[in-house]
Amino acid sequence: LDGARRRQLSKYVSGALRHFPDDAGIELDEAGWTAFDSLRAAVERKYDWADGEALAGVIATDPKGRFERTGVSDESGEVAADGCVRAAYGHSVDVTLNGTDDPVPATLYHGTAPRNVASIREAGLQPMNRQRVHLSDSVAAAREVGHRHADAPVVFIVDAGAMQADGRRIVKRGTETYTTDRVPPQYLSLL
Ligand code: HQG
Repeated sequence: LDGARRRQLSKYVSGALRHFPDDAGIELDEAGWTAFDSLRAAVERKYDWADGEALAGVIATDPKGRFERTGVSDESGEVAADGCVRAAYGHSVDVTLNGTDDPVPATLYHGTAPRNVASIREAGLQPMNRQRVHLSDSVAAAREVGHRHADAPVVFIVDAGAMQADGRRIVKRGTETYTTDRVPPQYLSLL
């Protein structure tokens, strides 16, 4: 699979697992899981060049850990019949993902467009169209996230340590993404 097709497949699978499972013809359980085989059928319907191997590759090698998969045996790579896949974060559809035990850094970051700053200072970070607010573990990663919204993004520093001390749950999902319900303004400062 060339890079362009990998990206295309990754985007479609992200969309299907996060936002439009019905349109893709897959069914998510309450924790966001769907059968690998039904997702494979969905991508085969969508792209005549896509198959299970391409899908498995995209899932296994995603640099941000966007996807989680069960039922893959480590040794042979053979897939159990009940193998399932889900998006690790980013959902707009209502799912409840389990927490992880991964430690949470005392400081996290959120990149956004300058036009959102006043409203964020006023109302804090809200999930907007998603189920959770998404935070980054580095300024560089936050800038990249913000770049999706503006050419010259701004970065908020999030006092994750204080949030947790106040009983606000923050969970690591994927390799560099942390999610939380919302971030009130007192935990935010501009970089
Ligand atoms: C903004 C990508 C005004 C918020 C990324 C953001 C992430 C407010 C936008 C994941 C606001 C929502 C999610 C308020 C929040 N007033 N604007 N009170 N509160 N906003 O795309 O965090 O590559 O839903 O700042 O890496 O940009 O797809 O959220 O600009 O992890 O895997 O509302 O998506 O991951 O935008 O990105 P989004 P996000 P993937």
